Amino acid sequence: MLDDADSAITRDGKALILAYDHGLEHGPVDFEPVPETTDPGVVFDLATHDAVTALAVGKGVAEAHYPSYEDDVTLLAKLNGTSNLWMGEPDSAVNWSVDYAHDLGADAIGFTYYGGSNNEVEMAEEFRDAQEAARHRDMGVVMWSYPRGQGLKNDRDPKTIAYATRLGLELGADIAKVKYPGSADAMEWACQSAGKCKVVMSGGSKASDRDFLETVESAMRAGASGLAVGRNIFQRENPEAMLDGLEKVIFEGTTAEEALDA
Ligand code: FBP
Repeated sequence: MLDDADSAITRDGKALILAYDHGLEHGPVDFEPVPETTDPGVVFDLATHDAVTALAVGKGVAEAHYPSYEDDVTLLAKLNGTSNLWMGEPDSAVNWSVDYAHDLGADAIGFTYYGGSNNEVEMAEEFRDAQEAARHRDMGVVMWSYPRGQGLKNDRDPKTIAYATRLGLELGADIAKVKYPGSADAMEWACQSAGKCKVVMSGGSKASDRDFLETVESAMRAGASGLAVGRNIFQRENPEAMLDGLEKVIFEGTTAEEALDA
């Protein structure tokens, strides 16, 4: 497991992962609200904010941009990903190896795992290989734990999210990133189910400043260790202000109200 004291992707045991793999997962449509964010350099600049503990990107974006930011940004290599054009049962192609990511300077890997998909067995085997390779290189392991597939009706049901965090623990992730299950009680159950595996909340589609900060506050009070967020940062006109607010709520333990008033 990651040691809080010397983890490259946490600060005081907490994480704020800026996710920018949307160009692959959703397509450029996610950049339309703030068209400048089509340029990965704009998001790398955001990742130099003190609040950001790691930036999660895919291979091509990392190759093209990380060398210019290696002193200022902690790289989390999002190893697998599949486009929205894929219409099959949920699956995610492994697009780069742990060794390649390590050589590029990554401190951690990110891996999407679709528990419940008909492809779960193959994905678990791919995760095993990546997780063990990361351990050999002292890299952190973050699981995007997203149960989905034909048999799953509600991917935010409290039972499903508690199962998702538990899968992170069982399969050897340091951090499980899950969707917010809708209430503090459900989030608390999810965090307890994860044992020593930390839980971070996934950002989701853009919400108002107040709603978003209140949900993050609720997740933190329920035992979460932070946030992994994309659209709720890079789709804002003033993303730095939201990062300032998140720094307060996640690392300083303030309320959303206090963060909004600052
Ligand atoms: P957001 O904060 O924008 O929701 O990003 C989190 C994330 O997991 C991204 O890393 C990923 O691209 C996207 O959500 C996948 O979302 P989904 O599979 O639910 O469409």
